[in-house]
Amino acid sequence: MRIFILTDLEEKHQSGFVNIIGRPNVGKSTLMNALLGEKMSVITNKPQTTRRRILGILSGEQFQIIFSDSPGIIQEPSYQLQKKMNAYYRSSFEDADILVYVTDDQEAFANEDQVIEKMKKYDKIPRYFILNKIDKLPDRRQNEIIDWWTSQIDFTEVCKISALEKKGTDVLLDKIKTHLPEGPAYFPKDQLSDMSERFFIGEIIRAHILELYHQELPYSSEVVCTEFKVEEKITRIRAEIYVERRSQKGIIIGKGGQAIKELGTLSRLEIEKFLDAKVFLELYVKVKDKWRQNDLELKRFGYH
Ligand SMILES: Nc1nc2c(ncn2[C@@H]2O[C@H](COP(=O)(O)OP(=O)(O)OP(=O)(O)O)[C@@H](O)[C@H]2O)c(=O)[nH]1
Ligand SMILES: [Mg+2]
Repeated sequence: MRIFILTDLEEKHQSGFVNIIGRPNVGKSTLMNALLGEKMSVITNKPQTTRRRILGILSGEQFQIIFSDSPGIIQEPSYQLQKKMNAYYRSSFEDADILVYVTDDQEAFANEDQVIEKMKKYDKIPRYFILNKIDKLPDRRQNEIIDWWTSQIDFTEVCKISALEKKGTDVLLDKIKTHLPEGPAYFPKDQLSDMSERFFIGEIIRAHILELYHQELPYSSEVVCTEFKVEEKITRIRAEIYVERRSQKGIIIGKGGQAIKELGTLSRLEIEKFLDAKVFLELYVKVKDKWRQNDLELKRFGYH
């Protein structure tokens, strides 16, 4: 009898989707990376950095947590790409075992009706409220934000964290484990994401475009890694940067190729860290007229 109970306990395995949602720039990707202990989703100080759903998988002997990072909610999408981004956000509700709503101090309490309505519909699953960036928020303001949100929705858990400084993230992870449903692993235990190395290489370059260039240009750019060849001493990578207009191509390249050289160097250094290998990186810039408006082009870029 005793042996039977022990065997039974040993076999208990938990797994589930923990879907992180919230407005742009609140720190969703920073939080997912902190929970995973890996630099996976790209982070910049600009809103709308994440454009798709990216799964980050954390496995232990008795559990598998599949975190889902998603684009921030765009209140008034103005082109097709933004509509796709909002569709990724909406799909995050549908397969969640735990919903994690993240916010910071930005535009708090304004135009939140839609998300509140949607969250209320998902009252059968655990819903977490996460106030992020507490490292720069005075206590009084923290309480004000939490009081307002908890008066709107009956959250299962309320956490104050700093994803950047990894404060409160271990406690959050422990709470998640208590709400994880019983079930088998969805992915092999050594798999870290549903996305390929090529995808993350494209993302690293795109994040540097977001940081180095200004105004609309980063938002009009997409990066595709078209070649990835591991050789004995070096990994050869070719990536194509797509922009919407010829003038934007000129800006990406810069005077005498200065700008693209800087982009190439910064990207290569980060890709070398990511792959733990020496890299030879070639960048090409191409123009694809109004690709953000074009369903077929978006599909080709993998926005499904
Ligand atoms: N001070 C502070 N800054 C943070 C914290 N977490 C994230 N940030 C910063 O907030 C900015 C946005 O972080 P992201 O993780 O890219 O935010 P996101 O919600 O994924 O943004 P989108 O992908 O654009 O929707 C970056 O500059 C981060 O460094 C935090 O706990 N404290
Ligand atoms: Mg993000």
